[in-house]
Amino acid sequence: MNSKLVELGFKDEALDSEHIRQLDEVGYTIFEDIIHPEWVVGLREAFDTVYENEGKEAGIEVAQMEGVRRLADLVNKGAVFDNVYLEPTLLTAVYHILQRPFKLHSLNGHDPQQGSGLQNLHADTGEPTLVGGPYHTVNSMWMLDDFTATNGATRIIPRSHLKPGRIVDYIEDRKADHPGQIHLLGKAGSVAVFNGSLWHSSYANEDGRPRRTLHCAFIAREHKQQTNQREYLRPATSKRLSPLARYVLDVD
Ligand SMILES: O=C(O)CCC(=O)C(=O)O
Repeated sequence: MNSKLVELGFKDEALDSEHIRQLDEVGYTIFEDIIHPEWVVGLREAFDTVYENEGKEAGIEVAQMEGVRRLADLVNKGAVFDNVYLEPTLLTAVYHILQRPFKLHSLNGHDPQQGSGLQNLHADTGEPTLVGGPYHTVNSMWMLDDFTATNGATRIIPRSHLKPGRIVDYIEDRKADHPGQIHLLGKAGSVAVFNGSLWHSSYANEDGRPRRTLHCAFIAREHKQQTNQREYLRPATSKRLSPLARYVLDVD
C-alpha cells in the first residue's frame, strides 16, 4: 500500500482472491453492500438536490450529455460525498491496479433518462494500453439504484484492458453493440470497480427507471486530474477535510 496513505491513517482492506483475480484477469469486479442503505438514501437525495439546484449548469465542470442527468465536482457539493473517495475497499482496489501513488481524478454523477444514455465505448486512460501495465486510471460506479439489463447499466468489454494500444485501433463504430459486451448489473449499494483501460460506456436506458450512479475515478499521481480539486476547492469543503482527504484530493 502507498506509504503516504498509511502514514495519514489509511487502513487497507484485505481483498479476497476472487476480487483480485477478476480485477487482474477480467478488468473489473463488483463489491456488494459497500454503501450502507442509509448512505444510499442520503446520496440519492443529494444527487437530486444538486441536479435541481444547478439546473442547466449541472455537470458543466466536466461534461454535459443530452438526456443524461450529469453532475460534476461532487467533492464540493456536500459532506455526504466526503467518504466516497476515501472508501477503504475502493482505495485498496485502486492501489492494487495502479501499484503506485494516486489521487482522485474526479467525482461525478450520471443518470441516463428513458431512451438516452448510449455513449461510444471508450477507455478512461489517454495513454495507450501496455499489457501488464503500468495502468494509469481506475474508475468506480457507485450504484445508487439497481443497475439492470433495461435501465442503462454500464456496458464493459471484459479483458479489453489486456489489449495493447488504443480502442480506435480495434473498433470503428464505438456506439454499436460489441459481441463481447456485458453489463455491470448489481443492487443499489454495490460499487463496481474497473481498470480505466477497460473499454466501457454508459448504455441506453430503455425502461426509464432511475439509474443514478457516482463515478469516482482515480489517476496515478504523476498525471493531471480531470477536475483540478485545488482550483475548485471551496472554503466550506476545505474546512472539513482531514489530512488524508487533502492528500487524496491533492489540494495542498
Ligand atoms: O455511467 C456509466 O455507465 C458510464 C459513463 C462513462 O463511462 C462516462 O461518462 O465516461
